[in-house]
Amino acid sequence: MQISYFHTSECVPAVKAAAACLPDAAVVIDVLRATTTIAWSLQNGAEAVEAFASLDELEAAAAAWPAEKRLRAGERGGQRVEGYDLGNSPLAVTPELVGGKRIFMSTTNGTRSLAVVKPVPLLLTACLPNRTAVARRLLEHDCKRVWIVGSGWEGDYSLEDSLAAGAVASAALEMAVAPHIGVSCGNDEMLAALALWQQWRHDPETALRSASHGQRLIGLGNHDADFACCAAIDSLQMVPFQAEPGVLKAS
Ligand code: 3SL
Repeated sequence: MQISYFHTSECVPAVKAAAACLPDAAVVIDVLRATTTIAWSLQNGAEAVEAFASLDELEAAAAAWPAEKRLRAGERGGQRVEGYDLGNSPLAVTPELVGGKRIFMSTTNGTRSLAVVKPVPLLLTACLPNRTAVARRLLEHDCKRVWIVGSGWEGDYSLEDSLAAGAVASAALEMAVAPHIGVSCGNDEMLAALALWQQWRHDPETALRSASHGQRLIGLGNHDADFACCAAIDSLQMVPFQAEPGVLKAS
């Protein structure tokens, strides 16, 4: 299994133009906080999370869904979109609130990354809480080529997504012990992410707080519980997967 890492959606090779070159699997990461919130929403009983790059698309799809079975989650600039049921905190998606509901979600960067790899046959989302579960799933599927796609911030690199990319790849390397399974890095970005994980693996929360988006969230108010939740390595076994285009379900 060869794993490549792309820092943001903008770095991903044009998948529509190169359908024949698609990888077997893509793993989208937005540690702070979209993919952590997606994982916890599904863990807590949401029927699905449907992701949209734009709020207009979200509004149109949500309007066609029964009102009592939907929640709208919108985040821009780290804050909840006015009038929406939810922002983007993994702590807000409690079982009482999300159980049985479809969450229509759009965030600044994370849902844009999901949109660019929609055509990939196996699409998973990862965060630090489920990084080993995701790596195990990739190995179980015997994937040959995997793209990990970070979300960054408005086209720029983000420390926390690279950290988690390294965390997923490191778990895959540790589990690939049988002689017929080989895990290798497909680009320099993946090698660098592994090095980053080595640096911070014993204290990921400090990395998240030090990152520019961590600093942005701190500037917006107290996000201590969000940081702790987003940094809780291997606290979830659940792996969100794309069940139909744009729709993530629990597995
Ligand atoms: O960029 C994103 O998609 C969000 O996850 C950002 S935030 O953590 O909700 O501020």
